[in-house]
Amino acid sequence: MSQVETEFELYCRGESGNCFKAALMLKLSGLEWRARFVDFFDEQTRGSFKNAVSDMGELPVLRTRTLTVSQSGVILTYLSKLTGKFGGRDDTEKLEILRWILFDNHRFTPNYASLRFMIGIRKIEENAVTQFLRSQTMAAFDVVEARLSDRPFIVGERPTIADISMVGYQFYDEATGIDRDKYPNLLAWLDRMSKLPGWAHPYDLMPRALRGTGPAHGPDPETSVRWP
Ligand SMILES: N[C@@H](CCC(=O)N[C@@H](CS)C(=O)NCC(=O)O)C(=O)O
Repeated sequence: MSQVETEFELYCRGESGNCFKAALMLKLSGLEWRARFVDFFDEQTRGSFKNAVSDMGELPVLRTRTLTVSQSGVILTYLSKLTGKFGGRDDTEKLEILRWILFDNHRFTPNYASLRFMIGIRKIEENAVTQFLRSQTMAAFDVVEARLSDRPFIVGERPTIADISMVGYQFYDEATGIDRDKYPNLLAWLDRMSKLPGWAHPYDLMPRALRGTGPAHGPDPETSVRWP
């Protein structure tokens, strides 16, 4: 714990929208934090990270001087409670936020993230798995499109950690084979989110391993704080 120099340290990589959820929350909340780059494309690093930092072997992990937390939904909830920002104002809103974070974690994010990884990053050929992931993603997009038909943000009139969770993978440009112009409410929501004071693109907040792909901006992993 003593090696944590800033109050908040986020173990992350730029390619990860799950990490972006936590990074965006830290940024929008105006907290002082630093990214600690973990190269999860390297199998050995992944293995030793699981042994040393997180029993679940997943990014993101947030470390403070007293606490180590994984699971983006838990990190968002923790930071929201700590700062009093982007949370629910009453039990109904709190439960609604939890409902959408769970939906995000089992349906909205994983299918889309896996599709982007296979098609946009690994550039594998279209196959039965990518087709399945795309159909699942589009079904989840339909749910969100309908939800946003009569409100600007997922819970209502103001952004919450449900929105911060759900936009995790939405600002990446890598190909997925999904035409997002078919989801105008979703696009308008992303536009609103990107106009929140302090918003930044994931590649500007976190170092990424694959700097050859996508726009060439953001911190260089070679000169960033790294794990181990
Ligand atoms: N539900 C988790 C999902 C985290 C997750 O899937 N993280 C990926 C990186 S984006 C990971 O660490 N995968 C394990 C691996 O690549 O071995 C969360 O929201 O934090």
